[in-house]
Parts: sequence; structure tokens; C-alpha cells
Amino acid sequence: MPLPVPVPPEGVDPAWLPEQAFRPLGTRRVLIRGSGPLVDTVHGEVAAACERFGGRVDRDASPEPFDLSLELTGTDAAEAFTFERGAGRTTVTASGPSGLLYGLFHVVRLGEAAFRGEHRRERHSPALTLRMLDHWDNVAVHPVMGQVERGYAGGSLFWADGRARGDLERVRAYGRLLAACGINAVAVNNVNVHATEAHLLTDRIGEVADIAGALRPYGIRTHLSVTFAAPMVLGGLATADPLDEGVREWWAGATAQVYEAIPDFGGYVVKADSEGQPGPFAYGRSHADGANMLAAALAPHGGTVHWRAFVYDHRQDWRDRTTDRARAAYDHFVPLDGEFAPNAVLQVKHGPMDFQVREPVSPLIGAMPHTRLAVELQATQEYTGQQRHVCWLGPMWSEVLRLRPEEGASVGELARGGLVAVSNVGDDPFWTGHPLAQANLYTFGGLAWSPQADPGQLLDEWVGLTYPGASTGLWEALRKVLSGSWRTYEKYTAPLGVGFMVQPGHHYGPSVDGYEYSPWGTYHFADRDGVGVDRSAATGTGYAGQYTKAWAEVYESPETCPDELLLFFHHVPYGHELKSGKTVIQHIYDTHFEGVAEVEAAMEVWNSLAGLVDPARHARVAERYAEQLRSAREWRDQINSYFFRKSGVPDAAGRVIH
Ligand code: GCW
Repeated sequence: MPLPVPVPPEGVDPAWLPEQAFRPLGTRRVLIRGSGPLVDTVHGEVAAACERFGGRVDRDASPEPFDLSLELTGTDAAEAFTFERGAGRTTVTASGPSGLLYGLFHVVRLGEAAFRGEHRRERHSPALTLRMLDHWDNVAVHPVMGQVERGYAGGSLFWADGRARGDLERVRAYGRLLAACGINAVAVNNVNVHATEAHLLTDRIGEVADIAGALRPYGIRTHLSVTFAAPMVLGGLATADPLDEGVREWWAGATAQVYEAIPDFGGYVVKADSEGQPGPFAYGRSHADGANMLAAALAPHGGTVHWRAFVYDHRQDWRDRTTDRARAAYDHFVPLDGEFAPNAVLQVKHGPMDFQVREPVSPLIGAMPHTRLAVELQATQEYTGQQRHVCWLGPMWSEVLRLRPEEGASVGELARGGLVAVSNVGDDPFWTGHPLAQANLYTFGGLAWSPQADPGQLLDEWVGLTYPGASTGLWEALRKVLSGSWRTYEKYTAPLGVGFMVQPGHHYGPSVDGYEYSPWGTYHFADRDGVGVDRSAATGTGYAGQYTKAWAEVYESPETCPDELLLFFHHVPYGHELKSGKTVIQHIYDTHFEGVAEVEAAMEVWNSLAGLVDPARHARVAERYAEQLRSAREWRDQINSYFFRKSGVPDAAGRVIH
């Protein structure tokens, strides 16, 4: 039986699955072979398209010749599919049901091209088996963080009025969008697990099961963030010590019940001993002890624990120059390499600090050969414009994933435990607040499927699907506003990798010294002579020495350190000459003026598209551009004035600095 295609409520943007994207498929005669729930999903998709566009679909046998066959040849867990075309017929085969689903969306992506000419048989297979979105959604609205922590797209998709939504049609539609870009796992609640959300693990697991049920037809497994203190706060035990027998039994029992409710449950996500969350340190145990206890509870059921490596001292003394937050993850976890259970995955933020617009790759990645690592990216734009600014992160993520921390292996290859992104989605009609931020979600899916993929090509795919039939002019305009937007954002915010300079707490907009004398370990050390953090091994915090030899050497000296990371690794005088030939101070002035000019130009391009894109989308983006421009000017003027006042060095071009 075909499963009906989910219909999101009236007014919800179709994102990259507008009906028109299904026209090429929907005008064909299609044969589907195989059985099972995911085949029913595929059947429902094809049936809906054919009904709309006049095609025809048959299951298992067709009385007539057909244009496309979608064939399930087995029942394994493989997500791969093959695609080929010959003798006027397109064929997709898969040995596992989710492969067939991905094969279907491949056909949709190709559009008419899937039905033209000849194609040699190609096999498509995801490079990473776990491609996951972590939602930082709370069930109860948090007094400071709101419902979605660092969320810029409205409330939660999953939770409303203090419980799981009764109507999960939109969650089904979300699962469909995710499957169409290759994502196969979702964690449905915040890693900061507050009192209400702790109960999702036990007495409220039924609500999680409902959500899992809505996501399952599109091949998405559900994961849950849990509190390490659960045995105490939920089980009434006196301890959460991971080596305590009673604690271990409690987790085994709770986990068995989770699997009763959700047989294909993916596993737990844990933030422990981090920013106030409980963890094994309270009992003198290691993070391997903590993770392995949960891994043991999950192992009999085939689940995985995602243990986050974001562990650092968030109460440090800014006067103390020996503590360097950037070092923390490596210092905590590298000594534990080899101790983690096979179903424990260490989830590492891609940079050593916290999702800044520019950071080096975390030195932890590559330094734990005997541990399964997942790399965590942030699609939600906490530090990159909060979905009020256009900032397409594809090029940044791609740089990270292609970098080779060691001879022979890229970050994408070292992420054997998967690629994870903090979701940028909420219940906003455009899903992501800023309609152009949908491109980040789509690109993430593509990079998780294939970390070596060209992000520009993924952007083109996104444009092709989201704006079916786009003219060359529209296509080029969209490319223009998106492709350079990350570098533009970098230009008008914190310079040369130094990071932060944001307003404390909510992290939107400039405040150069906002975190300078705070306990958070995020400093720039600007004085009248220079700026930057000395993280060299010779004279600084030693962070540069955490890298493998080749990279340690590159970062150790200001002469070899790439310009864009110079202030992350070194404290240099304002007159220091960059590889570009400019001084640091002149670079700061120039990039800040350029960044704002680039926003002005992009805004003009967007305004010229009125009438060419859907009016609601156009209006939403135009409104956000006005705010982006206001904010970019504020950034420019605060940063330029700050450094002019500190250094006393005038702008060589004599522009207005306040
Ligand atoms: O980026 C920081 C955020 C916190 C977040 C934390 C984390 C969920 O400011 O809001 O908490 O990282 O990744 O755990």
C-alpha cells in the first residue's frame, strides 16, 4: 500500500521539495518492485507525483512498458543504490529499503536528466553511516534560552504546549525533507537536559516514540539527549557513579524500556561535565567510564552513545594566562584513546572553541586512532548571524572536511562515527527563519553523504530543487548572494580568526570586549600595541603543539601560520605584515569596509529579484537583509573604532572611523 505523502500545514514553505520538482517523475510510467514500509513510502511519493502530473505507477508487475523502475533486491541495512539508463529505461536498484528511498530522491534531483540519453550504471553510497541532526529543543520553554536553545526559527517542531505535538504531520514532512538530502538520524531534544526533559527517557518515552513513528517512514532513526544524573533525578538512587552496580542496572533497565517503546531507537546523546551538566568527574571517574556505562546499556539493543567532547572550564579566571580553553578537549580525551567501547562515539566540535566563523580544525580529530569520532558542525547560526544574516556555511564545512590532519586521512574520513549538525530548524513557516538558511541544511546533508563533495555543486542542487525552472539569471543571482556570504560575514566580524567579540549571552551583534574579562576563556588580548592569542608552543599556551608535526610547525610561527588564523595562534603588533602584504590594522579596516559593501551589493541583487521569486520568500529575505545591513555597519564601526582608538593608527585610505 502506498503511504500518503505528508502535507505540511497551509503556508509552510515547500523548501527543496516543491511539487514542481516532481514533474519529470510524475509524467512517467513507473514500476516499483519490493515490499516493506520504506517501499510503501517510495510508492506513495511516486503515486502522488503521477496523480498530479498524469503518469502511472505499478507495483511489482506492469502491463505496459515503463520508463523507470525502482527495485528493492534485498532486505539489508545498506543505504546504497545504483542508477542506470539504457534502452529508453531508467533503473534504480537497492539491496536495502533506505537505499531505494535515496535512489528515488536521486531521480527527483536529476529531474528530466534522469530520463534522457544513456547513463552507465553508477553506485551511490554514503561515505558516513550516521548523518545526524541534533535539535537543541526544550519541551518546556526555558526562562533564558527559550524553547529552542540557540534557535532562530521559532519554536520547536516536535514539542508544543509542554508535550509532543499531537499533530505530527509537519514532523513527517520534515523527515521527508531530511531524507531528500540524505540525513538519517535526529536527536529530538537539547543536550542541556533540564528537569522536564529528563523525563523523556522514562515516563515520557511514549512521546518520543510518537515522534520516532513520524520520522521512521523516511528512514530516520530517533536519538535522545539524556542527563548523566538520570539514575538520581529519575530513579531515586543516591548516586550516578558509572561504576556503581545499581546505577548500571538502572541504565540497563531504563534502556530496555526505551527499546520496548522504540525498537529502532538510535541511542543517547550526552553532554557531561560541561557548562554545568552533571558527569562522571563528580565520582572521580573518567569520561570513558561514563560513556562505556551507557554503551553497555545500549549494546544489547544495537544502540550507540554519542558522548560529546565539549568539556572545558567555563569558570576560568581571565587573569590566568596558563589556562587555554582551546586545549581542553584534547587534554581531556586523548589520554582515553582506546578505552571507549565500540558503540561509544566521541562527538567533537569541528573547532577547538565554539563554532566561530573561523577556527582551526580541532586537534582532537586524528589524535584518537582507536576511538570512533563524530564531527559536530553547527547549522544553527549562533555565531554566524543567527539566521538574520545570509551566511552559507558550505565552503567552511567543506574546508574542514577536506583538511588532512595527518598524512593520508581527511577530517571527513576520520569522522568514522558520523557527521552531526546542530539543527537550524524550527516551526517557522520557512523552516529555518531565513529562507536562504535552508541551503545550509541541504548542504549539510550532502556533505554528510559525501564529505568530499563540492559544496558549490550542492548549492546548485539546492537551487535546482528549490526554484524549479529557475532562469539562468535567477540561478546566477542566488549563487551570487549565497556563495561568498560566509567570507563576507567573516570580513565584517571578528578578524583573522580571533573569534567572539559578540554581545555576551545571546551572542548577536558586536561587543569587542564583551567576553574579554569573563570566565568563559574567550579572549583577544588587544592592547595599544597588538592583538591575538599566543598559542604557540615556544612562548604561548602550547596549543599549537597539540597538532601533528606538520600542522604544529605551520601554526607555530606567525611566518607560516595562514593569515585567516593568525590571531587565533599569535599575538602580533598592529604593524605586523600579513602574507597579503597588508598590515594587520589595515587588513582590519579594509575587510570591515569591504564586508559592508558586499552586503549592500548582495541586498541589491536580492531586491532585483522581486517578481522572480515567490513573494513571501522575497519579502522575508528582503526584511532580513535590512537587518543584516544595519548589523554589519554596526560591526564595522565598532571594530574599526575600537582598533583605531587602541592603536592610534589611521586608515591609509582615510575613510570615516568614529
Ligand atoms: O555554543 C555553545 C552554546 C550553548 C550550547 C553549547 C554546547 C547547548 O552557546 O548554548 O549548549 O555550546 O554545544 O553544548
